[in-house]
Formats: sequence, C-alpha cells, structure tokens
Amino acid sequence: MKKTALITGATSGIGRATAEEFAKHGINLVLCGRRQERLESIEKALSKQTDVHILNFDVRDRDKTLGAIASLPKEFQNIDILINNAGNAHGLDPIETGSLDDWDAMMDINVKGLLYVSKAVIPGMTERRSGHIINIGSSAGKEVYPKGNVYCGSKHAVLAITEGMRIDLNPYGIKVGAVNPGLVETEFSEVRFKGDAAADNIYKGYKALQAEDVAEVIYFAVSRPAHVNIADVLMFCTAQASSTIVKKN
Ligand code: NDP
Ligand code: 8X3
Repeated sequence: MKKTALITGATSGIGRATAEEFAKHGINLVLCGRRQERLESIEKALSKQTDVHILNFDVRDRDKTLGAIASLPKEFQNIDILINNAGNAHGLDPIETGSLDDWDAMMDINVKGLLYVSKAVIPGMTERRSGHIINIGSSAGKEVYPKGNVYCGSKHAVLAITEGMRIDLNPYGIKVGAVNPGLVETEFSEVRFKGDAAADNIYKGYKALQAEDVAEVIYFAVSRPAHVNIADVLMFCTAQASSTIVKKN
C-alpha cells in the first residue's frame, strides 16, 4: 500500500527536493508552507507522479497548524512519514547585539513549530502503532559556531527533542531520527541575511551540499526495512570539515 508523507517547508530547498524524491518513489504527499503560489505549482508538477494535497499555514501559529492538519481529507489523514523540515536561521550576530525578533523567529519556527506539527501528527501514529518521523536538525545542532548562538540553540533543541521522541515513541514501534546537514545551497542564506549581498558569498569557492543530496539521504532513511531505524545522520559537503572549516578554492 502507498505511504503518505507530510513535509513541512516543502516550498523550497530541502523540503521541496524531498517532496520530489518521494514523488519519484510513489509516496503520497501532504506539502506544507506559506507561499501559496509555490505550493500550487509544486502540487501541479508532482501530481503527475503521485497524489498530492497542499496545506498553507505558518508553523508559528499553533491553532492554524493544528487546524490545518485536522482538516486533511480522509485519504491523506493517515500520515506514515512526517518530515519536520520547516525552519531557517534569522541573522548571524553576536549575542550582545542579536535581534529579539530574530531570536523569536528561530525558536518559534525551528523548535515550537516542529512541536506543534508533531502534536498534530503523532496521535494518529500512536493509534496505528506505526510511523516514521524525521526531524531536520543541522550540524549547528552538534556544534556551536561564532554568532550562531540562538540558531545553534534551536538546532540543539531539535536534536534533544528528536532523542526524546525516539524514547517516548519506542513502545509504539514508531521510528524517529534526525538528518543533520552542514552547508546546503538553498534559500537558507537569503533568509538568514534578509536578502543582503552577504548571502551571495556563502556558497562561493566550493561545492556545497545540494538540497537533492539531503533528500536522497532522507529517502534512504525512510526506505529501510521495518527493523532498521537510521537514528542520526551528520552530513557535510566534502569541502566542509566543521562549521568553521571549509576548504575554498
Ligand atoms: P529554505 O529557506 O530553502 O526553506 C525553508 C522552508 O521552510 C521553506 O519551504 C519555507 O516555506 C519554510 N518555512 C519557513 N518559515 C516557516 C513558517 N513560519 N511556517 C511554515 N513554513 C516555514 O531552507 P532549507 O531548505 O535550507 O532549510 C530547511 C531546513 O534545513 C531548516 O530546518 C534548516 O534549518 C535546515 N538546514 C539547512 C541547512 C542549509 O545550509 N541550508 C543546513 C542544515 C540544516 P514558506 O516560506 O513558503 O513558508
Ligand atoms: C545550517 C548550516 O552552518 O549555516 O544549519 O548553521 S549553518
């Protein structure tokens, strides 16, 4: 029987590439994001390969998040796979000058948004005693780099929450894992630097991970046999050795 996956942050980058990868393998899709036009164009493209339903909500809005997922039509209600991917960095500033709005955005989206979506999806999984949750963390969830403070904190929280979920959902046979990439060339830096020219230089002089590289690893994780759970993956591009060491030409 075909599985159904709900992917947050499916309008761009890693989420979009994961939707494309899953569609290739015939997984039904619930695609989430805030940019309606993009949701519609991705739906149109991927509907040729699989069944797609789109949901437009901001993961910061608790009621809208719970309401949107509760509104799913019957054929999309049983979520087998949850990819908690929506998130971004906002700003790159030392702690003494960082912006409260940026801090709110990162904690509200990367941490609380992930929890709201999980709260909406997990009851169906526990009831069916099956499911698979993959949280998209980051290398920033494993090490802290200069000016990374709150973003790194949010991703360390994602990792801790992932481990907590794995422990608590273990009795139900639900798999939980994290995929933690280093630098991936997406709209991430455009968002972090708010469209500033600094974003243009981030991926210059080396070959960063591409969203498709991460999507392939996510698909690998969800396509293992029933007894195998990929609990935690740290992946870098070859040029990157740590958050602060990147070999540029
Ligand atoms: P993108 O900016 O390309 O994509 C981010 C996605 O998140 C978009 O689809 C966006 O959709 C969605 N999103 C952002 N804010 C909200 C919100 N408030 N409510 C709902 N959806 C939201 O970045 P990436 O693909 O790179 O990032 C995806 C994940 O990967 C993030 O969790 C990020 O932290 C993580 N990551 C990224 C790395 C990188 O270097 N790029 C490395 C390690 C981890 P929309 O705007 O339509 O709502
Ligand atoms: C994104 C990677 O190094 O910009 O999580 O924090 S990094």
